[in-house]
Amino acid sequence: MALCPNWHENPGALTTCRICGLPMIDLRSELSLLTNSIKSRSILARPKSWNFLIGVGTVGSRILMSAKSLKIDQIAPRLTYLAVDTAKIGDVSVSDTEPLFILHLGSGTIGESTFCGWGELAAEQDKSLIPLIDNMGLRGKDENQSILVALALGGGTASGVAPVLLKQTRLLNPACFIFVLSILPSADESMHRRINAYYGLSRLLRSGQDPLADGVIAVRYDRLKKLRGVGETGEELKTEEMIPGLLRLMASGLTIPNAARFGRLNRWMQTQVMTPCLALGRSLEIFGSLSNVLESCISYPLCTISKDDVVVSELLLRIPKRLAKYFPDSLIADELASFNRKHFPKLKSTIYQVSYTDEQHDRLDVCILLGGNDISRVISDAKTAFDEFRLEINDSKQLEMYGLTKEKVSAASAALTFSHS
Ligand SMILES: Nc1nc2c(ncn2[C@@H]2O[C@H](COP(=O)(O)OP(=O)(O)O)[C@@H](O)[C@H]2O)c(=O)[nH]1
Ligand SMILES: [Mg+2]
Repeated sequence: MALCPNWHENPGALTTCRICGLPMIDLRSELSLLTNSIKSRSILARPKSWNFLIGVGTVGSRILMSAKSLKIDQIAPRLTYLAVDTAKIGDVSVSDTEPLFILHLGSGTIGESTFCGWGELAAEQDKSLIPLIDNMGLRGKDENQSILVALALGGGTASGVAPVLLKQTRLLNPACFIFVLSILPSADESMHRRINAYYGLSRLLRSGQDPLADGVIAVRYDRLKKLRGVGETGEELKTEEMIPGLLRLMASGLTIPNAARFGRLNRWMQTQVMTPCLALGRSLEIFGSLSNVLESCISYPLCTISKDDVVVSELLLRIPKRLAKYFPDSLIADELASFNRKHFPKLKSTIYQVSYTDEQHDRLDVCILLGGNDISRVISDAKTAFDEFRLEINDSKQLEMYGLTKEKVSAASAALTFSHS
């Protein structure tokens, strides 16, 4: 039996009521209309967050989990975490109250995505990704929302999924600031990895429209492995501990309430790709001054950049509160200015952000982000790989094996040619 709006009982097959003639109620389609209308009204979703920390792929999710243990939420207020991968994300303990989302694309059954095209398709075809992003609390045309993403662009998951995900965040809030901490493959990594990195970067920097990312902080994996740093108790940091340390510094400047200063500068100067120079745990007693710590930073950039290319320098500085009196704004500004004069002849703009720790040691954490308008050096290995791929594999059937199309490949080439021309 079925009911009409006047509660008359009718046989199920009828479309109109045999007593009053009104159309019968199809409960299933009415319910789906209702749920669709609720889903599309993001005002009913989670309360608005200020900051989002997103890890994509195996390495990205791992970075996210270590960032959680560094308590980044104390630096970036009202923080929501999201980890996305095609494989299951292991070893996660989550409390009910924690604002942490974990999404296994294709319910974690897809496994490793070795190629960017497959990662992209996995993201586009997953039924939960876009609704989850829609309901995370991003909305409005609001500069008071910032997204920090961590990933390794050599991975097929990260390079394919992150652009799809970030495109949706831009749609929801076109004014939000997006910064991507990205591990780039070493020169000796496989063609696959370098092609992924090129494709992913091209999607993040988009040609002919506003870039998805306001800053891609690019770290070459081979350089990262050789970097040395010191932790809070004086112990030497392992490679895996350097990246959360960098992310913690980034969180001080590139999240709300400070993200707009950095994001607007990058947009204005068109320096969307930044090379970080990192010095973690430099003892003031040993180094003597901020200038000396800045010098130790610049001796080892984490990506390939020439000092002549640098037009923007952005300093992120973390000092123990008890030493704050030795670092007045005037001193930081002066030392940064003379450092800039010494190293970057074409510099046009500089900016800094200081954060404080309660620790009792005398160690400074410093990161200088260097940006130029020419990204050809940063992408040169990846570009060589992509150009070769484009020449060798240009028939649609072959491209399908990689999850790509001719149009996608041409668009990727055009995007990065545009960026560094
Ligand atoms: N930071 C870090 N990067 C790594 C490590 N191992 C590999 N990588 C980089 O990560 C890339 C692979 O990224 P991954 O997250 O595994 O790929 P995805 O899961 O498909 O997104 C490689 O191209 C390397 O450049 C590691 O142990 N730590
Ligand atoms: Mg993976």
